[in-house]
Amino acid sequence: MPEQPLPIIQRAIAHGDRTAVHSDGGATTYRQLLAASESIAASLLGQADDLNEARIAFLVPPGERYVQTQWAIWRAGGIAVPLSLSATEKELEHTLTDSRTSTVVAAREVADKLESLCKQHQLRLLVLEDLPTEAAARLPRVSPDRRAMILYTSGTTSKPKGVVTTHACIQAQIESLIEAWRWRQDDRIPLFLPLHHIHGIINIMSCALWMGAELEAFPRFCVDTILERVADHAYTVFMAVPTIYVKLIEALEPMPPSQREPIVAGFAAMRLMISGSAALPASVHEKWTELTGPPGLTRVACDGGPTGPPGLTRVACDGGPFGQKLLERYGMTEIGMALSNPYEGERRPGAVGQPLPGVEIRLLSDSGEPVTEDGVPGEIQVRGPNVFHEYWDRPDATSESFVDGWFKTGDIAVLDDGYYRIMGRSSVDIIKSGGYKLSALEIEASLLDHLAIAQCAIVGIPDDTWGETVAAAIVVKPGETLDLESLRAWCKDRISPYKIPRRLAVVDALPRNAMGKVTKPAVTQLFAEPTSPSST
Ligand code: MCA
Ligand code: AMP
Repeated sequence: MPEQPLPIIQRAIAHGDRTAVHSDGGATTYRQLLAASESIAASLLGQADDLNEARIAFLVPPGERYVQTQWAIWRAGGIAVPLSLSATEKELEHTLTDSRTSTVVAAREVADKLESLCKQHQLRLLVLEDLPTEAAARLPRVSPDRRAMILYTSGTTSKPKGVVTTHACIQAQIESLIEAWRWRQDDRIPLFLPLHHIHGIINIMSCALWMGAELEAFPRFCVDTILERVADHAYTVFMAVPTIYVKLIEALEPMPPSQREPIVAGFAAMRLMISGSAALPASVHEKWTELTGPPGLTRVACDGGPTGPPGLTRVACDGGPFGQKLLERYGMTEIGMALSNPYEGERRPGAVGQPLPGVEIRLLSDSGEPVTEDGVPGEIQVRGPNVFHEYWDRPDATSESFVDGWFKTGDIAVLDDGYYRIMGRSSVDIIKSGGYKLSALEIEASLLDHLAIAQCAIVGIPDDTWGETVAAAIVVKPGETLDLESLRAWCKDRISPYKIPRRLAVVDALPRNAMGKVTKPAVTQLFAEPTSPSST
């Protein structure tokens, strides 16, 4: 049966000669993305009619080549498994073997990272730039209920789990955000977040492409480059993690007004700025509004809504500073986005708003009762077409994560006058650093391979820039010593840079309870003392 294009492809066909992606490689139109993805799909298919959900992993930097590869995998009927550019070989090996990937596609400049792994595991390695560019494919019909993507997420197990979404699920996640955040075809958005997590893949890249908007892709986040483009009024929408807003504030504050004002004007002119992936401190929310207010204006719009085009002054009601009110939202790899402050209406600092279109939310108390009263904590549970299909190859973990059809997020929230507020997580073993979710258990398991380490406990320590920073309490083996610098150097080949401990306490014994279990709050306390252990 001939290709019945998936909705995202159908939409791209309709967007035709509009520009889709700007990157180092210049501008690429939707038509060009489609043509390239078709030839890559032809290479992936070879003699086959349909990849039938074969896992195709890909290591491609952000930009048009990433989109072409992802679409090619989908159009050929495969499951896309994006790999992290900052992953170590050991981490890549876990993703490739756990997903039982058959073929890996790599951009030429990063292909060497995968060569020996592919040889060792007998995987087909395709270098993107070596594939024929003109090949036409007879593409299969891919129904929306087929699996589309596996994203690896760290959690309460020592190894990351694969979160499987179907095409229908991805579509539901995109459409909900298009509606809630009023995506427009003339939107322009920068893309500097990594493309192995949904913040970058769904919220930014896929929403923009769904709408026919323009993406500007960067290999990584660089404050100076972004500020320069903002001063050029290059964007209408901006999405980032709280750490990035902290870094932007640190860059803007010391600038002389003549340098800062054009940048602030660029931010003030955007129709929407969003923060998510970790808690946005209310102080950062407020600082951002103050800093992005045009000089001389000290009033804020009553509805806290979009700032409007440059030159439009909205009348204030609360006497606060006029500037961008960040829209904070809450999500998770397993569910996409679930809660969001409103596009129009009050964007409340410290709160994550209300359920997004199509998403059902309930809070469940410790005793399993639905919470309806303000101020009473409960676990956020989620239901809707946005929720993932399964954990790859882990039926038990999948069924344990649902109750009566509701997905259990493990995040604790309260309702506060119509707005949800996140209060924390039920697991002490999950750390959020710079928007990345890290598993203390995974880092502990890696450190235990160190010949000098007898025991270790990993915790997240509150940090103004990173949200939380990774700290290690370690008991060394008799006669051994360990310092932070050598520990970090040892970790470099084993775990991604953002998982490497930044603080170290070498202790005689780990704090344990009567049952002998390490008490993580007491470990955290070790780092709170004034004679604080070493840090970077
Ligand atoms: C970089 N480093 C980090 C982190 N990122 N350390 C701890 N935590 C991090 N997140 C290390 C670097 O390796 C480097 O180490 C040092 O910090 C300074 O690097 P710098 O260049 O200043 O930082 P950066 O490379 O610019 O990275 C900062 C970042 C990045 C841009 C904020 O962490 C990032 O892209 N975070 C976003 C991740 C994300 O997309 N999360 C969404 C997941 P050294 O000095 O040793 O070399 S999806 C999700 O959470 C849900 C669904 C949701 O709701 O969105
Ligand atoms: P991940 O699985 O990497 O997608 O991370 C999802 C987790 O990030 C959630 O379970 C929350 O703990 C956290 N998170 C996302 N957005 C927010 C937010 N706005 N405030 C607090 N925590 C958040």
